[in-house]
Amino acid sequence: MKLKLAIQKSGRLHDDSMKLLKECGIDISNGVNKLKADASNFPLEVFFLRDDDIPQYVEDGVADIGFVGENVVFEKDKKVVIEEKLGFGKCRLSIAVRKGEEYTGAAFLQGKKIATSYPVLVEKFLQEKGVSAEIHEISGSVEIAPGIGLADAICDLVSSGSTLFMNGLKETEIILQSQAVLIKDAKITPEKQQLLNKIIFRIQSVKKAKNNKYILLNAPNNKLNEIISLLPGMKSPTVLPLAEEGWSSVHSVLSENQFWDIIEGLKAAGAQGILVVPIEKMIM
Ligand code: PRT
Ligand code: ZN
Repeated sequence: MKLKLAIQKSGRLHDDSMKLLKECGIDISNGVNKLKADASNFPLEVFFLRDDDIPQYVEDGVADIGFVGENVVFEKDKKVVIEEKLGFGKCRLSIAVRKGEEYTGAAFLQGKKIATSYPVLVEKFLQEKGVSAEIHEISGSVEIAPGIGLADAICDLVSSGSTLFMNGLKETEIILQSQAVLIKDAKITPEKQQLLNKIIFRIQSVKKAKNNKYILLNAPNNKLNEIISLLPGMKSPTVLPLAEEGWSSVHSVLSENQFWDIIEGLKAAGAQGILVVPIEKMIM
């Protein structure tokens, strides 16, 4: 028995999806030109599909699981379960209007034309705000719609914001924050769920490792207590004597979001020779 995974064939999510599998120790043998490929060291078969089709394939059980953007999952609204956030493909689905326009909130959109590839999510947003507007569904190049007089506003994915900027638009309201997620068939069998649990365990270990750094530093023994008090660590820091009398080497793990604050504190407390190294996997 094999678990069947659907990932994007080509596009923004493809490379990160393949990279994540690799980081999970799963080797996919063949090229992208095929429709599907087998893992050589895990009971996994990978299907390469258009991202928009992935929720449907998973709902139908043609694939058991998929890697796809939350924006697509919520827009397609299929019977699938979001099992894990994957930490890549981050973007937001936003309303944007012409730069010169004064946007006073969702009421601005009353009676206007909105161009989007996300009619379901836009309709839901308008309903929540009690606004009625005309939704113009287009499948690509949404950002040019206001410039050619097709719409007064758009709703599209934004990451850096440069596409909006280059088209004379400004982002006025975020309707969804999105990233790639692992979805599964709601009717997945217990046997396949067991295989999936193994993959999820590996993904979580990879994600934790990315959010943490291994830190090594030298500390004068008379400052050791102060330095140790600054370090969280998995249990407590490792402290080893240095060859030089009166000094110790301290090893610990720091999470990315506290990183710079703690480093500054460590330096101020007298730590020297601070080394920071990436962690490949973190098994808790
Ligand atoms: O062929 P297929 O249907 O599989 O691919 P696609 O063309 O529909 O999708 P693709 O590859 O463009 O995007 C796949 C997924 O990547 C999306 O569903 C999102 O989950 C995620 N993602 C993350 C993005 C972006 N960031 C993004 N910036 N998808 C699209 N964009 C586009 C956006 O539509 C706009 O045109 O990039 C432009 C804006 O980018 P900035 O950086 O200029 O703001
Ligand atoms: Zn698509």
